[in-house]
Amino acid sequence: MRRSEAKPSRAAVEAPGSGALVTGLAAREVLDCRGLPTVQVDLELDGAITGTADVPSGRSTGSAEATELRDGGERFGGYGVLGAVANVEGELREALVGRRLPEQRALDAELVALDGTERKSRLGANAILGVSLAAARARAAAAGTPLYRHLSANAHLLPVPLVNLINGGKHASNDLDFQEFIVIPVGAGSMIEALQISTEVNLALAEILLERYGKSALNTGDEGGYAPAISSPQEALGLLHEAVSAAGHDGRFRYGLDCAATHYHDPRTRTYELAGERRDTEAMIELYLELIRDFDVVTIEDPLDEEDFEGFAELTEASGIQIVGDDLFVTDPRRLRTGVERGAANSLLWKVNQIGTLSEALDAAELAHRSGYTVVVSERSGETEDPIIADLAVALGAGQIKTGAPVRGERTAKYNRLLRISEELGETAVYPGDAFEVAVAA
Ligand code: 2PG
Ligand code: MG
Repeated sequence: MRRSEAKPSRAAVEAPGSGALVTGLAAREVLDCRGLPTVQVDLELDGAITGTADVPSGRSTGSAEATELRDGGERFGGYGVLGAVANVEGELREALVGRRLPEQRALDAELVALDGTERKSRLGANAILGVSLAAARARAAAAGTPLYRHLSANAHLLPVPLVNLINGGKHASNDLDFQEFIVIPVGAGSMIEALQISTEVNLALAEILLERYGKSALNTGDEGGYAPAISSPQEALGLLHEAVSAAGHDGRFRYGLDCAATHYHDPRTRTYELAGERRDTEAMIELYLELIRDFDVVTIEDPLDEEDFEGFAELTEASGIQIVGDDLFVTDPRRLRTGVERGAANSLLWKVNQIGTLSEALDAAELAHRSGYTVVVSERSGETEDPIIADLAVALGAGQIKTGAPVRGERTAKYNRLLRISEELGETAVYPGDAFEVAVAA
């Protein structure tokens, strides 16, 4: 369904009894893990229950993402979000306070219509998403259910974590062009075991790095993974294999990459500058096929430029592994539909703030699953300690989550929330392990 078709009628929005009364809407600047401001929203129902949500922020962003409103000027180096905060406390408060809270879909459609622009550039996707997520939280709290259960009566599938242990690209100050080198604990039997063995590998990796490259190799990148001064992707993948072996977990891990290739693609020559060498699309595809063969790589995100649907299709066909579209799809059902039509990728990286409302992101996930694409729920590199994506991953039954290294509060908040959810689910919880590439049929 196109976004314009999703608009509710005024009557549907105002339907009596459709929700509790919105009695407050507030927003403020809080700091994300890079120390930059982001939007936090409180939505209050019936003067009693408050849903709060923080909006994350990317650094290696896709050009088709919804607009994050930043103030510019001198304050916070231009990164202030007082404009977005003012939009929540002004226009959006005006529109919502004193009314019954519409159902999520009606609310989100109304927010989109109020903004009125293609990419939410008037009110800011950061203002809109804050309200959308805070409303979901408030509604779940009013119903007395955890968010994952509120969104899905059948939620039971825990996500296998794609654990990013070596950082490069825009997330680190080293010469690795690929952004994320990932280990996947498919051989664990539970969430806690997945985190245990991933941490053991991370500890072993630290020892190897220290011994081989010295202390500075233990500096970390934006997502908490090590950022050694190396440039070869083969060397980085080799280090992950060595660490898995040294930790005694041979055979229990598989491997993944987020290449974030848009960010070193030169659109004029249609080439990529990788580890000091220039490669065209065919040479990149050759390289990926080699890495898949030599390093047990089972998932590759953004292997090519964000507009190269054709190249994505070619690699998807040739590789037979999970090819994930992040900058390619930007969680936008419209771009995903183009991808499905062209056979580009077979997996959607799912980030709510790329599109800017929960409902539109849910539409993208639904389209992915219906099209036989997998869904990888993902954090942004700029996160707060808000763990909402843990609930969303379980609600979607995505089977996969990417939320950085198992260190630093903004990352462990998500892992720790998954541990609590797994405890709450008890016997009904399923950790999919090797079957992590779940594509839920409609
Ligand atoms: C990515 C993300 C998260 P950023 O590219 O997948 O890992 O990075 O949030 O900087 O876009
Ligand atoms: Mg990415």
